[in-house]
Amino acid sequence: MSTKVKTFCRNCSALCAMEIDMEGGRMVRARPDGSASPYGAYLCPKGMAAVEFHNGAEGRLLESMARQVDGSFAPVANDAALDAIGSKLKALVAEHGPRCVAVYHGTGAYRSVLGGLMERAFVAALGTPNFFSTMTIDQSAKWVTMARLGTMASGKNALRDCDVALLAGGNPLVTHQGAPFALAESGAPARGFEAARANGCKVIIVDPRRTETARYADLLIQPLPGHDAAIFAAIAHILLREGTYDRAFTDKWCNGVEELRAAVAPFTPELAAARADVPVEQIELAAKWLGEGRRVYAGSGTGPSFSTHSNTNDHMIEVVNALCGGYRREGDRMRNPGTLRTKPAFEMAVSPSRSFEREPKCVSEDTGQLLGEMPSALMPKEIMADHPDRIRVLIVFGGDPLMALGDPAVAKPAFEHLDLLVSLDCRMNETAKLADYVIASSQPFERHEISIPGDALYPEPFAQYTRPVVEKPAGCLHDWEFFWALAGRMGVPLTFKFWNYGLNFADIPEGLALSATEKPDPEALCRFLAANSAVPFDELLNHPEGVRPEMPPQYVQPASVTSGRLELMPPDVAGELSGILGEDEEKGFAYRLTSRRILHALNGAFRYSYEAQRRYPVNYAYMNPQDMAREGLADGDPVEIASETGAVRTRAKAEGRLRPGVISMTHMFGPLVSTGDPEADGGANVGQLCSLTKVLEQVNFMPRFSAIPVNVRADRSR
Ligand SMILES: Nc1nc2c(c(=O)[nH]1)N[C@H]1C(S)=C(S)[C@@H](COP(=O)(O)OP(=O)(O)OC[C@H]3O[C@@H](n4cnc5c(=O)[nH]c(N)nc54)[C@H](O)[C@@H]3O)O[C@H]1N2
Ligand SMILES: Nc1nc2c(c(=O)[nH]1)N[C@H]1C(S)=C(S)[C@@H](COP(=O)(O)OP(=O)(O)OC[C@H]3O[C@@H](n4cnc5c(=O)[nH]c(N)nc54)[C@H](O)[C@@H]3O)O[C@H]1N2
Ligand code: SF4
Ligand SMILES: [Mo]
Repeated sequence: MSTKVKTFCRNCSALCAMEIDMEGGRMVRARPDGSASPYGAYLCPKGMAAVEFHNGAEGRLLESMARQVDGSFAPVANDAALDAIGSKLKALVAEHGPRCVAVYHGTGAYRSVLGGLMERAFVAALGTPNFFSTMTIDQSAKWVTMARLGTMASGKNALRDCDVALLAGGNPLVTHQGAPFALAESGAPARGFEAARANGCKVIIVDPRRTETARYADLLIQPLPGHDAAIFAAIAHILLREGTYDRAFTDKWCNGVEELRAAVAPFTPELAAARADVPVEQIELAAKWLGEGRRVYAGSGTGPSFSTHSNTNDHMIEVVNALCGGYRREGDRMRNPGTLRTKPAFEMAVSPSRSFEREPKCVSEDTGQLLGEMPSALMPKEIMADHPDRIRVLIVFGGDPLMALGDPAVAKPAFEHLDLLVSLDCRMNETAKLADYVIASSQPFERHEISIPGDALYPEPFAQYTRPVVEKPAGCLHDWEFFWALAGRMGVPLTFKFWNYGLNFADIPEGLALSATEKPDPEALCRFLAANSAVPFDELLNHPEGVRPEMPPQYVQPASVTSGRLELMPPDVAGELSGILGEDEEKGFAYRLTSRRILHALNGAFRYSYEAQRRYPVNYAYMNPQDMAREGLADGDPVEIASETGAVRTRAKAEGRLRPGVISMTHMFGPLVSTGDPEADGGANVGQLCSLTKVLEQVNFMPRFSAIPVNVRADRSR
């Protein structure tokens, strides 16, 4: 018998509403469901393929695995695995204290809502500062900027409200990565851009590649990668030179305009244009539009955050936004004040926290936390440190940190040095292959979920709750069950809370004290999370398509308490800028390798789906056709790409969208260390070209994932 079930996709933060056709208790097809969704009917190819992913196209684990003495894996019952992990953890914590335990939160963990909150409760109750996530090997430059520049509590302007909007190094049409950092609506991104342009918004894109998103650009600047700090310093230079910056805003909320003026004085548009190899007129035009704009947005995706000087890049992009007053202001309408948790917004500056300068700090470097997290790229050093507080246990939740960190020659020996490595995942990924235990987790359609990750991101107020669409296999555990059961075995009492970024877990007043023996009911946990929702939980239950509530319009209010100030040019950033001014071009490498993402996979996940395999038998090295001609390469030729750290083999692919001097490849393909045969490997891990010891940023120790100096040569061995 065929039936239809409404639920939502959890492959990315867009959380698109979907309807699933069921036959004989099995999911057979997913369709977009626009009946209540704030995006209208929309599913991207990963959403359309969600059923294929679910039904096991990808080597799903149906039972947990324990490593044997000979290194092989054998199935293990979850209770036995939890007993063993719990007693080992308990003994290690008793001997070395809670700091010896680290948790890494990967991409697969973000939309496992109950799992993520149970993980936070576990980490808080255990009292370890060693919480890591992909955020600190992704765009932690944005957190560094918040910590050094401060933030406006009212948030940035929404795309549809802007008259000038700039996006540097992001491609939301493919990635669906939008607010709060990048310019886009995460679901149905094209509709957001179309609506903004219909309102008269001018869109500026800064990217070495003419991205799919650049279709909406009124001005496309295609720089060499790694020069955003210089480009945006030059834009700031022009805004200050012309006096077109928003002086009322800077007078009210900013310190350091004169320090900024001095720091960007040498960054003339001509200098930035020469370094980035773009026409100077383009930089002048971008600055002109930004200066003329009344509602401006300047922000970035991963490009600048991955590149050389990432922290300075992101700081200068935010400085340009601040010079344009690119934040919601008193009296502005809040398009989405949140539904499950509605928050009033205030026009108010939050002064820089400089949290990284305080304890708790890492043991291997003099740096502390950003939004409660330690820098992920320091994990290997924190494991290898000759220090009583070194990391001895790592629990990986929905991630593949060995692939994500890069530089396997440094990272792999460190992971092997751990006393205990546990991976909680639906698949046996590259990190899991080194683990002592791999706990088979349930998959999204087997879980209860409430739309917390989308709550503040939807373009309008919206909330959705779903029960499991299908039962989880008997051998799998829900992510939340794992953390709950582990805490129980360790005798660590858990309090379940509605945590969100920016909150200190211990300071959240409301919480559910959980029994160590009586397993919580997941629906009761979701009901608790919806306690202050603008839509009562029972209404969500009755509307599986989601609810778009009628809310009275909310406006940004004046500051309610004494406000802080943004620091436009703190001395450390000024020092970084003058370092950039004086530095020479890295010699000996003809190209710069950039990152890119593909529509049919999400980092390491879905790589083995039918469509991804068909389109990407290897991760191609995309090159400008002129560069290929110069190198004597034809489309599809085997090539070797070499950096200072390593080399990978793949095939070249011509792409006129890419500017000359740049090669573009996707991460997370193939095994951790390539065999040299990219076809047999299913691609090559570009992490082998990255370094965990050279060119790391201060503060967040971000490795360089873009603008990596490389050479290319024809690979005549194949
Ligand atoms: N389909 C799909 N969606 C995804 C993902 C996926 O793997 N697949 N991954 C998810 C994750 S984890 C993330 S973090 C987001 C990322 O989302 P995005 O940031 O939108 O990711 P990319 O598409 O890689 O866009 C980065 C862009 O930066 C450009 N770039 C590279 N270096 C520089 C530079 O130095 N300066 C400038 N100005 N531009 C530069 C690149 O050419 C590229 O177009 O996407 C998420 N969504
Ligand atoms: N060279 C280079 N390195 C990079 C990048 C790059 O562009 N270039 N990108 C960086 C970025 S932005 C990121 S975000 C990281 C990504 O790094 P990670 O997030 O560590 O890597 P993924 O491969 O996305 O791992 C996600 C895992 O989650 C699992 N999973 C999916 N759903 C669930 C679930 O519901 N429960 C559980 N328990 N597991 C689940 C998947 O099977 C998969 O193994 O890589 C970073 N590293
Ligand atoms: S945009 Fe994200 S949530 Fe929407 S269908 Fe695609 S993967 Fe799923
Ligand atoms: Mo990411």
